Amino acid sequence: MTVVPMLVVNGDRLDRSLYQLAEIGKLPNKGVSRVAFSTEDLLARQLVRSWMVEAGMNVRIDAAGNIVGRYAGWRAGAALATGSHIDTVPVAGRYDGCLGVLAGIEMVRVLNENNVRLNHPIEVIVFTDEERSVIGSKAMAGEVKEEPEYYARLDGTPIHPCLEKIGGNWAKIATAKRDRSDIAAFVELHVEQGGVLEHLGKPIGLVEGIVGQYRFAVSIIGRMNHAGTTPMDMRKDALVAAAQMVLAVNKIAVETPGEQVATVGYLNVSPNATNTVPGKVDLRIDLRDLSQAHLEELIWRMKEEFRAIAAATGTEFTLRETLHILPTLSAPPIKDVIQQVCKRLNLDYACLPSRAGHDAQEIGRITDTGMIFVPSQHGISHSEDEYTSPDECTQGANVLLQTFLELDKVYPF
Ligand code: HGY
Ligand code: MN
Ligand code: MN
Repeated sequence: MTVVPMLVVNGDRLDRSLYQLAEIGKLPNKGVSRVAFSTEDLLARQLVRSWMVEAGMNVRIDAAGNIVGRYAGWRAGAALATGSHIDTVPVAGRYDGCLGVLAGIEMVRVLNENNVRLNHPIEVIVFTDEERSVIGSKAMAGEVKEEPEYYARLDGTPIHPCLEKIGGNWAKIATAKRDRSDIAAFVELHVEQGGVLEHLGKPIGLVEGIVGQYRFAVSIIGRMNHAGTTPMDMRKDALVAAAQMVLAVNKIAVETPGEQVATVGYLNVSPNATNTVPGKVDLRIDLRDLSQAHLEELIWRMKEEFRAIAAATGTEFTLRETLHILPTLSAPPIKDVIQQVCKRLNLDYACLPSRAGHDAQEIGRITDTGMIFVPSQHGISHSEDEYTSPDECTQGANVLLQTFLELDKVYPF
């Protein structure tokens, strides 16, 4: 009986592709900056598309600008899909999102060079703008809001020209929607972006579910005035109000029983002059929890606190939702396969929730999804210090490859 050697990914090639991609948007201190729709994002998309073609995939761009690489199966029909994002936060590492995309391409390279085809077609997807609007996977899930202004950039740039730059088309974005007849299952490989796996000393994370998320843009309006001639009891100081709101958001997250997290990561003071009482402050809030109902309760409390602060400081505020993603649970059949694969590969694993958001949670609204984590050194991410070793990346990619070989048998045609 001929023993077919188990297929394995080429870890060195995967590592080289991670480093080559990180050269685009490279920062002086080894980090990366490749914000969605930037010149760097466009260059990175070109490079990844060329790798998909070299790996034997047909490549198309959908109306949301998602790059969809497709490796034919013996049969046409619903694909087994993987992928993630290559856009980054303004100061990032080289693994967040990129590992999932490049491991997917590496998996197809290995199948192609060994003349192996699954029954199912395989798709590797690069989702558009995961770090801010999540519009790529939201469009594929049919969850894009009708109002384009909801997706306007921080600097006010509308979404239409952004999508056109990457081959998308806002007017036809509804055509990006897919369903279970199109994608039988979706599995995303991602760095954990937290410290649980490192703390437990486990090389693989089996993700049980992904937290829900809300993001808000808040504008606090006071009255710009002279810092010297305006008595303290006659001020409408927008920054004093904003500072109290930042502390209120933190207080609610720290003191409410539960595992929610809340962050104000963006604050812009106007006119931002030493000798002028601030007239306006813009800030942005990020709120997450595994329970939608709990998130709604936290938001209600936050709005109550903001109304009291505005009244006490003589200011006014507007609060606009800029992102909402529902919590998503991983599909049991996918979790079972990942578990079996880890045992077969003799890789220890831990089951855990994802406290970062991912494209997989939007795709989980149209088909079965699951996630595989690999450790983040010191739990760091969204930072130039983000690091996962080549061996850990290779282990994750091998779990992805073997998971796809198994899912091909599990998911019916
Ligand atoms: O913010 C997040 O959780 C993800 O990295 N976009
Ligand atoms: Mn990510
Ligand atoms: Mn991220």
